[in-house]
Formats: sequence, C-alpha cells, structure tokens
Amino acid sequence: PLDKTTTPPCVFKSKLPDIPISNHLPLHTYCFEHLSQFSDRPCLIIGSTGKTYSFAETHLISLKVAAGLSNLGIKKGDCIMILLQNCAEFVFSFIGASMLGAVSTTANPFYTSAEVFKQITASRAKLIITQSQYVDKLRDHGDQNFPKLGDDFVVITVDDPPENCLHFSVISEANENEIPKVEIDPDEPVALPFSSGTTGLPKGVVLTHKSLITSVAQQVDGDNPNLYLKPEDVVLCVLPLFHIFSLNSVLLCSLRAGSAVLLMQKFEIGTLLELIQRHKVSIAAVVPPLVLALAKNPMVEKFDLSSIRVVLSGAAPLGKELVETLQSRIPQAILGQGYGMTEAGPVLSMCLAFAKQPFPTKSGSCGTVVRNAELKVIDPETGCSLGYNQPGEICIRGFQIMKGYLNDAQATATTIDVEGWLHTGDIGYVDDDDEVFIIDRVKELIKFKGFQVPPAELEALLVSHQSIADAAVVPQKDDVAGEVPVAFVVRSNGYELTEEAVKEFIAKQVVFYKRLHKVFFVHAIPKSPSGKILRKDLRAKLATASPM
Ligand code: 4UV
Repeated sequence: PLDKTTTPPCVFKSKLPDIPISNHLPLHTYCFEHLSQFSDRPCLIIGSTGKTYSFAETHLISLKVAAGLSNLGIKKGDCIMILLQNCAEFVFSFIGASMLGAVSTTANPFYTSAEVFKQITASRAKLIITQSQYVDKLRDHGDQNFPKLGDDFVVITVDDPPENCLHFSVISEANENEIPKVEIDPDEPVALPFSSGTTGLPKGVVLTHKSLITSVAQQVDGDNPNLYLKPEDVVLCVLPLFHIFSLNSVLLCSLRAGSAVLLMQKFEIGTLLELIQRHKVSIAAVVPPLVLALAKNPMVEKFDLSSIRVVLSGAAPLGKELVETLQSRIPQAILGQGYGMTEAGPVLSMCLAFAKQPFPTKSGSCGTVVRNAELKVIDPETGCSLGYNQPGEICIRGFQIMKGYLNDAQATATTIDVEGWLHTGDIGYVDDDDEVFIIDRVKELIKFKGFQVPPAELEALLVSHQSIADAAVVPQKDDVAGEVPVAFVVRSNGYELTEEAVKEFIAKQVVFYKRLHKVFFVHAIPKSPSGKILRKDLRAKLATASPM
C-alpha cells in the first residue's frame, strides 16, 4: 500500500509482498515445474464426454505435438494459429508450440473468412489447427493477396480432415524424443492474441515467456497466493481459450497449481449447471453475462452448486445488484473480480478475498493491483499521477506487460511510455483500502459480453460502402451484453440507404458480436480540429431520447 501521507507521484502496490518469480524459464517448463507432485491427477476433463487427461498425459501429448509440429517444419520463432473452441487439442497445441519456441496466435473460430485472413496475414501463421467445419473459411476466396492453404500454410483438423488437410494425430502421435533442442530466451514471444487496445484496428499483442510466467505467478505463486488454487480444485473453462482471460487465468494458472480444468466447448446454461454439479466445480471464471444467467435463470435452483468456492468475473463491468443476487444463490462462494487487458499480460488487479489468507473486500471493486507490479492513476489531461480516491487513467508497470504490438512501433509507443508504463484507456480510482474501481473507458473499444468490438474496424467497413460518405461506431448500454455497437452514418449525396441495408452489409462481414444494433443517419460526424471522431459527443447523443 501507498504511504497516504506522501505527495504525488503515487504508485500503488499490492497488499501482498513481492515474491521471487521464476520468469527466466520457458513458459511450459514453468507451468509443469511441479508436475511430479500431481502427475496422476486429472489435468483436463472434457465436459461433453467426461474423458480425462492426467497431468502426465497432458505433458506427454504436448511433447509429442511439439515433435509433430517440428516434423511439419515448424521452427523456433514460427507462428501457428489455434482456431478452436475449447478442447484438449487447444491445450496440447499451445504447450507443444511453446516447447519448440514457436508462437501461438489464437483466434475466434466464429470469425468470418475475412477476419481470419487478416490475422493469418498479420501473424504470418504457417500452420492452422482447427475443426473441419471451419476449413472452408481458410480456402482461397479469389483474393490474390491472401496466403494460400497448402502453399503458404498447412491446416490440421482435430476431427476428420477435409481435402488437403491433415489429422491432428499426425502431430499428436509423433515421437517425443524427436523434439529439436531449442534455447528459449525469456524475452521471446510465446503467445500472440489480437487486440485493438486503446485505438484503431486489431493488432498482434506480443506476450513473451517472461510476461506470461510473471502474470501467472502474480496470481497463483507465493506463500499467500492472490488466487489460491489447489490440486483438489476443478476450474471451469467455459470462457473461450482464444481470449487471454481464459488462457491465462484458467488454463495456465491451473497447470501451474495442479488444478483440473473442465473444458466446455460452448456456453449452454443447462449443460453448464449439470457439469458444475457432476464434476464439483470449485472455481468458476466468468464474464458478467454469465453471472446474470447464474443469478437469474430459474434452472439454477434445480442444481447443486455447493461445490463452488470462488467466482472470478472479469472482462467487463459487473453490476453490484447482480453480485448480490448470485451471492444469495451460492452463499458459500466468494464472489469477486479480476481486471485484465490483453496488453497488460493480462491481469492488473484481482480480488484479495481469493487469497489463501484472504482480505476483506468490497462489492464492485476490481480487486487490488497484483504483486510484483506498480499501478498508478493519472490525470488524462496533465499526465500527473493522482492519489487515493481520485479518478483518472489507470496505468500499470511490471514484467507481465506485453513486449509490444507486432510490427507496430508507433502503436506500441502510444501505449507503453518511455518509463515502461502501459496506459490502459480505462478510468478508475484506488480507494482507501487499495481497491481498484473502474468507472469509465476513454478508449474506443466496445465490449459485447466481454468480447472486443473495435469501432475502427466497423468504421473502415462502413466507409468502404459506395453509399456511405462517413461513419462512426460507438457503444450503447445494453442490459444483457453490457454494450452493443451502434453506428452513425452519413449517406453519400443522392444515395438511398436503409438501416437494414447497412446492418446487413456489416453482418455479412463480421463475427456475430460485432453486428450493428442500430444505425442513425446524420448529416455529419462530429470531429475535433485534428479530425478525430468526437466519440464522447456521440455517446452523449445516444443517452438522449432522440440521437438524431
Ligand atoms: O483486452 P481485453 O479483451 O482483456 C480482458 C481481460 C480480462 C481478464 C480479467 C480477469 C482475469 O483474471 C484475466 O486474466 C483477464 O478483458 O479487454 C480489456 C478491457 O476490458 C475491460 C477494460 O476496459 C479493459 O481495458 N475490463 C476488463 N476487466 C474488467 C473490465 C473489469 N473487471 N471491470 C470492468 N472492465
């Protein structure tokens, strides 16, 4: 905690002491460092079938996948794309790639072909692991500039492979003794999720072995871990592993701590409740819409959820009333939040009631800054750091943050300053008990159920329409999704264009959660003298009865 009598600059620290962190290791070595203590315990449980992989099996198959990827020509520094719903193969692929010193870029399998190709092109993925139903999206759609299946990248499917694709067994049944020896530097990349950050289009976020180890250690290492996970725990993995929340705080933390991970392909309330009951889930990582379902759905009453001891919500703001409603249904559980951002490695703060020796916490808080890190709140106008209870932009510093954006020095420089502070674009404050509260977002980003919707991406699509002269996309509050994207559109002179036509034009090109919920036709988009869209004005307009 900060000495409250000092004057700025103020730097906030965890209430837990800093700890030594083994961030000189490769990520897979660190995750499996204590393997011998729980090698026969369940590591991965497949929700749909009940099939279980022990820690020893998970480790061995990952080694085989590393050898198999190497046989297919994947080398240290190469990038593979994991385009999968949650499944065991996701885990084997990610860990296997790490063992080779290769990088995994993770993408949403529901992405449209255009969205996937943007990421394949930017990441230069040489191999894609997916399901057969998504392979069509990876085929040549006539665009000469797109990389080509077969020529530029290999496709592996976890089920029956379509033409020109290989089956996963080609890599998972390789000889684990054939892995080439690789030296991995802690500062080399291991994961490449995509995020639009505070502005613009999605960018590759370079997360190194050191950053991910630091983040996992900040959560689950030490005598008094911030997020206390035990080998007896069963951790719910229903949030998609392609997003950093699930990848880091569910998968990697559980591997390190020896907890079992219950993998669910997709969210369906009945199946979820049944699985929680059957497998005695003790830790549930969720997003606010899931808290809503658990708090309000009448089906919940029919199931035994008494095994749940921790509910960790993150990725979007969580309403206090919702927490209270859920708490009354699972009185034994500790409900709290984590606050993360892909670029921050991702966890900035986490609820200290999850600690082994817990601290009292307040509802509505996003936790306390993680240990071995520094957090400050700055005045967005002056950049000066602020003290307790004063809202400003949250900044974070530590070994866990990203190395930078892939091939984008300029975007990196606007996000991480010369002193190493990562600027989040979130507005919040730290209260007298060192708890972080987020109250607003100054960055462009829209969050639909925790999923990223980058306005710049939708704006670029909109202005590519011949009848659209200019456009801006902003969030509108929504009870279920948190926020939904809505557009302000300026028609080109003399063109007829309906709201439905604009919505359909976008819907064809993007994943479901980026679809426009409303379109307002306006004569001009408000802009600053430098040409920046005045998003605040548009958001304010939306709050009025008639945004036109
Ligand atoms: O980049 P991103 O999509 O990243 C995330 C990551 C979230 C978490 C949460 C808990 C964890 O333990 C963990 O490992 C990862 O969402 O989006 C980043 C932005 O989402 C908003 C905020 O605007 C971030 O800059 N956000 C994330 N968590 C919260 C939140 C929260 N608890 N409350 C309010 N907004």
